[in-house]
Amino acid sequence: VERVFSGVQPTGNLHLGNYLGAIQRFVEMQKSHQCIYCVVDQHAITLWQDPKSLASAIREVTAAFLAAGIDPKAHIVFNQSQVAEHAELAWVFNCVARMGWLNRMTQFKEKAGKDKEAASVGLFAYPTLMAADILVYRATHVPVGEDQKQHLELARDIAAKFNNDFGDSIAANGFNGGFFPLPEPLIQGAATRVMSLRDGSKKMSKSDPSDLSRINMTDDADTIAAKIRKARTDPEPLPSEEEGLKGRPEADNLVSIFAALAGRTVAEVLAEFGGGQFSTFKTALADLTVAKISPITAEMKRLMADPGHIDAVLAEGSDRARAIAAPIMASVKDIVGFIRAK
Ligand code: AQP
Repeated sequence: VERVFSGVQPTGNLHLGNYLGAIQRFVEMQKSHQCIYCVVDQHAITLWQDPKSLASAIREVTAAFLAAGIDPKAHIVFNQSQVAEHAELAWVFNCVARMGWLNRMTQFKEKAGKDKEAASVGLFAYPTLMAADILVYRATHVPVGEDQKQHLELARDIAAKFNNDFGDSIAANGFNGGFFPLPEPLIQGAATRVMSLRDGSKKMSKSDPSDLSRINMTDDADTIAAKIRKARTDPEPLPSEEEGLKGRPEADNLVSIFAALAGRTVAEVLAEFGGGQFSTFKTALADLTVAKISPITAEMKRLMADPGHIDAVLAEGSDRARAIAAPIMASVKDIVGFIRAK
């Protein structure tokens, strides 16, 4: 079976980039695949999180999943720390992956900052846990934003090395053609890399200190409109052809956001707004963003008012996730040569 897995970190400030690059895609994938969507709280603590804020951020991401249209009955929605098999498989993968592979990860370099010695071991090992998240379900497809491409390639390398290192044991345990699939990244659509509204060379990010750089999923209509009005642009009018967006990252970003929200191509958006002033386009973009995001924000608020319900959704999802992960982890133990109670 084709199985989809993806996750979002509960680190606060869930934004339009997370929605367009990930959550909106998660919703679409439900039509064609069995989907497992995870609030990756163990990833979140690779950077220190205030315990009270963490719990509320976990509920907020869950609420965003549900409000955006993910069906937790037909698919699975849960938080990572409730399914111990993720961390268990990550340990095995820590022993399969090579230091040199992890040393090449650009996200570690960015997030660790200048003082690499002071970064947590968890931040360095982040990609092996991510590989475990996906492969503990033997998932085949992973919808993510462009920034996660390198981690996905590493997950494929880990799966291939495990299949190779334990080839004989995998066959002896009755699995033909390798144990883990090589998971495929699904990086598609107009907004796989949404950029900061203040700086077209930086991605829109939860951790950007400037709130004006991003549209938060919890922003109200006035705030959204104000942020788009203030978004950085250049003095030229919008081009009529895609070619004309080259070298104009801020214009490119706003047009891509419009296209992704409208379900149209960049060319179609430029056919309508090309040649016109930014102010006209920005008004249309603000209206569209509010129309798409505000109903989700309102539903998130409604769901957040009942944390007991959200916690119950996560508990039930975790039980169903564990039911898939446990037998896969048991086979991994057999393959590696561990003894387990049968
Ligand atoms: N700017 C973005 N454009 C498109 N997709 C994005 N994603 C993140 N930023 C953008 C995608 O959202 C999913 C969840 O991401 P995450 O929670 O793992 O956070 P992240 O990738 O570390 O990026 P954030 O949200 O901006 O957080 P910080 O500030 O901590 O780096 C992923 O599929 C990701 O690709």
